[in-house]
Amino acid sequence: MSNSNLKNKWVIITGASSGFGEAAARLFAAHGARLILGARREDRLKNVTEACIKAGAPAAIFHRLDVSQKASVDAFSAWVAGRTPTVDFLINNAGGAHGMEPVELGRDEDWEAMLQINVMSVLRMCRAFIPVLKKTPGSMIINIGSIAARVPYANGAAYCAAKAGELAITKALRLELNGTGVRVGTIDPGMAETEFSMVRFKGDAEKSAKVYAGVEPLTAEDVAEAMLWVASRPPHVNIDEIVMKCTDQAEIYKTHRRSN
Ligand code: NDP
Ligand code: 8X3
Repeated sequence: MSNSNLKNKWVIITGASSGFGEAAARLFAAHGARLILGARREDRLKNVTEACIKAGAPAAIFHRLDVSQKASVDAFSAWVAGRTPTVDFLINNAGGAHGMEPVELGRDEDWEAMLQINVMSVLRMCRAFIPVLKKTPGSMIINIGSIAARVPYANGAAYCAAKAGELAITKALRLELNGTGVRVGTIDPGMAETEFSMVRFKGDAEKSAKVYAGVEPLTAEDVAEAMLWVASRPPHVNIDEIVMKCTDQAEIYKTHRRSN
């Protein structure tokens, strides 16, 4: 395929069992990258891994990963170390929202889950893999944030706070890694139709469908294309931040919806 320079690069993608992570795995595979995939649903990961091999990946392997658990991140990184001494890209994509209520009705378990999967996960994965990434100048950490990091919205306080945390971590890492040759950046999408809303609304398909009613949202493939572009820049180019939204979404609260 095209000259993305990803051939044989080792790429870790968290949350590769659906949505952006799955689409990125398939796309990077088609560009000849070697994939290391993590998520909790191993049956899904197995299917994605097989699809990656079919798409042209010289290697694609997976391991169960729960980014909310330190022990699971430690086990994952030890498993990776047994398979490759170097890693070129770490894509911290796993995450999401749990619930959508005003703060006065919020549940601790939802808040804790969101802070774990969107914030602690990025810290833990970076701590585990920065020493490995440092072995390969030009390597990169790509974090998946959200426009929620930039514009807080009602009933999304904990998710917005979590994604603002991810953005702060990305910016701090940019400073910490300066001079090491390790790049770091964030891709912050607006609404995209994946399993995101079904997870947020705990399987309520009606509520989930309403999010996208009358709009043409981003697709997982759109976001995967952005990841590919960021990863394909030459080592002296660091894409710090990308904010991307569907054309219908001018701002979190300003979305054009068609009536039919
Ligand atoms: P999906 O729900 O389709 O995918 C989320 C992925 O994260 C799944 O693969 C899931 O895997 C994984 N995940 C969730 N919790 C954990 C965990 N504890 N440990 C490991 N993996 C986990 O949603 P998206 O693809 O849309 O979301 C991907 C990222 O993009 C998230 O960080 C989300 O916040 C962000 N985002 C999404 C937007 C949207 O509108 N869709 C917009 C902006 C940002 P599994 O359940 O198998 O563990
Ligand atoms: C997901 C997009 O607008 O629901 O991060 O926060 S939004």
